[in-house]
Amino acid sequence: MNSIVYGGGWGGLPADPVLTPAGFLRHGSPAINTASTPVLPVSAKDIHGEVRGANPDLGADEYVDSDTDHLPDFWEMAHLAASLPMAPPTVIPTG
Ligand SMILES: [Ca+2]
Ligand SMILES: [Ca+2]
Repeated sequence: MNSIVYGGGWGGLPADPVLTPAGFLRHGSPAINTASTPVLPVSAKDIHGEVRGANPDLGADEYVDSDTDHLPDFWEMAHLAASLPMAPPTVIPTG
């Protein structure tokens, strides 16, 4: 199984892929970690530049959630990075 198509057409996984409106994998998607291995030649990285693991996901997106809060890393970087507290300024001793 190397694809996921709603309804199972073309030999794809016959399940709702559970995507975001933009077409990326969401927590709980049946596409996560279900690509057959060895898979067809795929990039070692996904559409976001994230490294695919030993059990790659179906499709162009690899679901990566380093802090396991159910929000993918690429989304957190795009939407939350600006609201994160800034690091304290570096103090350089002057003498
Ligand atoms: Ca990704
Ligand atoms: Ca996360």
